[in-house]
Amino acid sequence: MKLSTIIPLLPLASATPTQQARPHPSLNKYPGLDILAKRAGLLYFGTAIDNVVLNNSAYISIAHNSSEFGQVTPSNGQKWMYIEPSRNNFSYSMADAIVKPAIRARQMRRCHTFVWHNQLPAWLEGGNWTKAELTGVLENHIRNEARYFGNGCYAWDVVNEAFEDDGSFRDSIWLRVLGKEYIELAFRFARKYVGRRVRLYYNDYGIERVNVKSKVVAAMVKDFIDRDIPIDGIGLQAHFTVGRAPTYDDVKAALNLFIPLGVETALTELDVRIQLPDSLEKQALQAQVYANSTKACMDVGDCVGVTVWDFWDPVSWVPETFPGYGNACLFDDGLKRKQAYYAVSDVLRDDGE
Ligand code: 9MR
Repeated sequence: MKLSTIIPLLPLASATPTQQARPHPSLNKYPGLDILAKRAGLLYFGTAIDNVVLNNSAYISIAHNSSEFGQVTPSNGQKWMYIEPSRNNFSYSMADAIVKPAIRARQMRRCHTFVWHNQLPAWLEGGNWTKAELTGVLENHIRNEARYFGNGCYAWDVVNEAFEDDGSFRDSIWLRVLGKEYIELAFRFARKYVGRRVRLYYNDYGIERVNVKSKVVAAMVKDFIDRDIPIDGIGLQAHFTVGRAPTYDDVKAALNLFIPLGVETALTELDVRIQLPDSLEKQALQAQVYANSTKACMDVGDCVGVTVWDFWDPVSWVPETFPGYGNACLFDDGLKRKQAYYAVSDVLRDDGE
C-alpha cells in the first residue's frame, strides 16, 4: 500500500519507545533522497554539480545538503582539459570548488574522469605522439590526479565512453596511438596510483538495455576479469528521453548483465529530457522514467547508487546539446521540486519503509 494513503496517526501515550522514536512517515514525508536511498539499501543518491552555479546560494544549499544528495560528481572539473591544461602542469581549483564543500558536507565523491575522447587539451589532442610518449603522458596524468585526490573518491570513472553504439571502438587519440589496449592500460595505471578501496569504473551511455553495446561492455569486463585487469564497476549513465526511455525491465536486465561478472554497477548520470514545449503529461511520463530507473537499481543486487546529472533544469547540459529538448532534471527553474522528484522519493520510500 502506498504510504500516502495511510491516515496519519500521532503516536499514542502507551506506544513503545521504538514506536515513539520513529515518526509516522507522513509527518516527515520528504526527508531527502539520500536519506531514503540509504534506508532502501543503496549507498547513496547523488548529483553532479557544475562550476557555473557555484555563486548561486539557493542552488548550493540544496546541492550540498547531504540529506538530499549523499554523493557528488564534478560535472567538468576533473576532466583532462581542466586538470592538465598544459603538459605536466596540474590545476585542481575547478574540481576543488566542488570536492572540498562535498567533503565538508560529508558527501561521497564519484570522480570523473581519467580517460575520455572529449574535453582534451589542444597540446594533447594535437600532439604527434609515439606510443611510448603517449603511454607516459597517460601514466603521468593518472598518477598526479590520483595522488591529489588520494583515497577521497568512492569511485573513479577510469575510462568514459570508449565504444560506439554498434559496439566498435570509438575513434580517439587513445585508440589511434595506443590501440584498444589503452583501456586496460588506464585501469592498470589507476589501480597502481589510487587507494585500494577506491572503485575503478568503466562508464558509458546507451548500455541501459541489453543491446550490442552493453553486451560488448560485459564481454570486456569478463575478459578483464579473466586476465586479472583491475575493474570494479560499470557506470550506466542513463541519459534518457521521455517517450524513448528504457523500461524498468530494460534497465534491470542491463544491470543484470554485469552483476554475475562480479562487478558492481551504478546509474551515474541519470536525467530524462523532454521535447519542448513541456506539459504536465510529459512531466508525469518523465517522473515514471526517473522512478523506474531508480527502482531497477534498487531491485538488483550490487547496483550501489543513483546519481542525477545535475538536479536543476537551467544548468543541465541538455538544451545546448539537443536543441528543442530540456527540463530534464528533478528541480524546475524556480528550484521547486517536480513530479519526478516526488516519484523518486516515493519509490525509494516504498522500499525502505
Ligand atoms: O555536463 C557536462 C557538460 O557541462 C559539458 O559541456 C559536456 C562536454 O561534453 O560534458 C557534460 O558531461 C558529460 C559527461 O562528462 C559524460 N557523459 C555525458 C555527459 C553529458 O554530455
